[in-house]
Amino acid sequence: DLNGYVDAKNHSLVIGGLFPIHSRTIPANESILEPVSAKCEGFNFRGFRWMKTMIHTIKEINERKDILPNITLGYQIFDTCFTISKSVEAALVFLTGQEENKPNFRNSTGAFLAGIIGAGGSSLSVAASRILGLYYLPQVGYASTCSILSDKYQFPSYLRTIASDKIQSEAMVRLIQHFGWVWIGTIAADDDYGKYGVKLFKENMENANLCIAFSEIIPKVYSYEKMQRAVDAIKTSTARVIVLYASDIDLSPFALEMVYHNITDRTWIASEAWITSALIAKPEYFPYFGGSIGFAIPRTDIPGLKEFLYDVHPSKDPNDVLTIEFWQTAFNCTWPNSNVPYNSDHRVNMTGKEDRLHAMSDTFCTGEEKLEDLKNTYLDVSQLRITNNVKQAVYSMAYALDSLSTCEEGRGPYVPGNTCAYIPDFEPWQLMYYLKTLKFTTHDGRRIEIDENGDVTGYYDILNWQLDDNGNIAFVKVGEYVFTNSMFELVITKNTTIFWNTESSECPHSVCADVCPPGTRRGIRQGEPICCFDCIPCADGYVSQEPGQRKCKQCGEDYLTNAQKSECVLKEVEFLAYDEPLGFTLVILSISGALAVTAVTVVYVVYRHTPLVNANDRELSFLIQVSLIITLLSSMFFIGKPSDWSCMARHVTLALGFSLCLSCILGKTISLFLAYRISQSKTRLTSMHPVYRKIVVLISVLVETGVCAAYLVLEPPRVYKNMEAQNTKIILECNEGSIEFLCSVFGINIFLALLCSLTTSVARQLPDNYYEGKCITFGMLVFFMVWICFVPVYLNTKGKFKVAVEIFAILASSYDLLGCIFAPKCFIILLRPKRNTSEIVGERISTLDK
Ligand code: TCR
Repeated sequence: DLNGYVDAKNHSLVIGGLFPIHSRTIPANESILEPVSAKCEGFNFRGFRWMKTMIHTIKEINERKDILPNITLGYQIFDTCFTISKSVEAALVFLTGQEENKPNFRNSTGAFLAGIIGAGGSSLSVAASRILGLYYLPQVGYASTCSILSDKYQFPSYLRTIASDKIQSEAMVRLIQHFGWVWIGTIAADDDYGKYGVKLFKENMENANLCIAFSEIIPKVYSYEKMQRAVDAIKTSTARVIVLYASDIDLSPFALEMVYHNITDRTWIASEAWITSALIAKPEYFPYFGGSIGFAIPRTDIPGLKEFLYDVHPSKDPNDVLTIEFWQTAFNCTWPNSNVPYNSDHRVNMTGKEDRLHAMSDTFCTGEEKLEDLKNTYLDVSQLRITNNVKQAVYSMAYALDSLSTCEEGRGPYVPGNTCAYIPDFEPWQLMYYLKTLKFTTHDGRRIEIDENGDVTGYYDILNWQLDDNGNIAFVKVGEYVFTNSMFELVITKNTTIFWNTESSECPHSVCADVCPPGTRRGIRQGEPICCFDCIPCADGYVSQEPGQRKCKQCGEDYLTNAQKSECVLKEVEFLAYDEPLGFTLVILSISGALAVTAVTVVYVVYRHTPLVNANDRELSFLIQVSLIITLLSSMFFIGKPSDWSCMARHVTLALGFSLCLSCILGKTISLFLAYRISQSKTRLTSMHPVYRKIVVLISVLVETGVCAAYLVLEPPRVYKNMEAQNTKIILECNEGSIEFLCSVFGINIFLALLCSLTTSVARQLPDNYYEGKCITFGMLVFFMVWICFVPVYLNTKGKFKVAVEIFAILASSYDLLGCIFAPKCFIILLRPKRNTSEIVGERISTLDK
């Protein structure tokens, strides 16, 4: 009970064919006890076109003089009804002849069978090939893409002119990566095509670290529960992008379901089987499936096919039931005097009710109907893709037969004896030999090379469903998946617009959880795919700068985190700057101090011959003035951003300045001390010679310089970033270098100051008219008080105020010495010049200088 076409008369050699001319079988009535071959329904115009193409190609080959010149090929084609049972039945018929169940390699036509073209769907090819493979009967598929068919252990005689889905599944993942989607649903037809396709796709997704949101199946035979499961998964999932691996025939009930549930706003990634199918690409489906992106094998034109397809009319052969059914279905009429049921269609619709259309149409076909008026897939030669594969499958068979027929005896491939095979009575496996290594160029210039797995290389066009001006669906090519430089490459054509079926018309966003913003990191959710995660804020001191970070990074020592934890910010650096009020004031104070000292020096120079200036060593006074300028100005080293050299400069200049100053004072006070002793004892004590005073100064300064030099060379002070004091700031300060050296440097000064105080406190009683002894004593007292107060205050202040305290102490002690030593004298010199005479300055004092 198989439908089909035979043309075997006058041909010694036929090629078998399996095509899905119907979409399904009608379930058998339970009352039937005897097993019968099922009836088919749902006329499939696309399958009918493929079948016609096979006949057309065989005609073409027969007309050609260059291929198989002396042999005309016949054909025997069966309708598989897109079911496994029918294709198995057909496979058996090919092998046995109609009523026999023992294979004899000769079929019912009596002619020799070279091989078989088909079947369409993978499951059918798999089923047929398991039987045909037993006898090594060559089988060339044109649409079965399932990856397991590459396995030559299971399917030794299966070859195909279409690429395996392995390539398509990889291409889909590349496409998904290209658009940045990570959370994808899959829907597969309940057959080898859908299941293996999705399996490979999932494996590739996993390798690319992308996630599958759900995986559902479209049932082959309508089942409310199964369909609902798939629909619910789509509805509830957040995945906006769904891969749909199914043949168009299996997909159509699912498409109706999408319409019924009004599921829009999804982007479908189409497998090759439905992306260009007229069954799905109907304008009424556009709101649901518009914007689909999918892979299609490149289209071609087949010369002469259009005319051949139009050459179809039921009146030519009253026994040609398929043509009659075609005519009836296409024109919606009943062909008179035929018992071919009109458009028999059995489908359980979504409400679960059967609506079987067995009725004859009221109108009779006249035979005058015009094919030109039909808008029908059968006649549409603008999208020849699988159709071209059918043609190439037939050609493969013909080229293999041609090679077989041109074999030269003794040079043949079969061992032993290098024999040849002969048409028509060769064994099937002998033809397999030629098919396995077949290479040829097609009518449109493409190379077909069948590899050791029986596969060909795949090239895909990437198509996008858009609406054209007439409201029809246009398959717009937006890119390619091509094999260049020994690897596949996904090319999305620049400046093509892709239609997206989303509310915003922008590329959809298919993620489980949004990328974590900067300042947070991805936290895994236990037991969920890696694409689903929570965003956890970074801990203190840690940041994540880029979005989508796995871990937060710790900031460096000098850094703080900002409030969002998205950036490390440099800690504020603190030091006493010139341009802040405090620093500025201190600078003013130190400069005006230095100016005051200079003024004193000017007075001293102008009045250098007066007794008061000359009293008690004029040179030492000048040196004191110089040293006071040094100490006053050394405070400038404490202001501004510390650097290594300013750290070294500050303590050393200060120490040297003070040691010069104090040693000079010491020189003076020793003189006073001696003078006092002379005045007390009335003995003949000689006063100190001025040179000795200078030697005292020289020695102290040299000692101090030596210690300072050692300090600088051995363990100099350096800049130090103090981070402990305050968490949010870095305090730039100078460390001490060596604490021992620092103590000795200033210890010398303290020692000098103590000596000064001692000598002068003894000599303060010395009567003179300008109280030099008393003034110095007072000055030294204040000096000590300043520095004694300094210590606790200094230890208790933090940050930049620490240096400010130090500068205060320096300035205060310098001003103190300036005020106590020079102010009274200047007062007398400038305002009471009368007292600046030898008599009044006093005999004894002046003798000190002798
Ligand atoms: N491979 C599918 C069947 C199929 C198909 C098609 C059916 C493909 N392309 C186009 C109809 C139209 C690809 C299979 O089952 O292997």
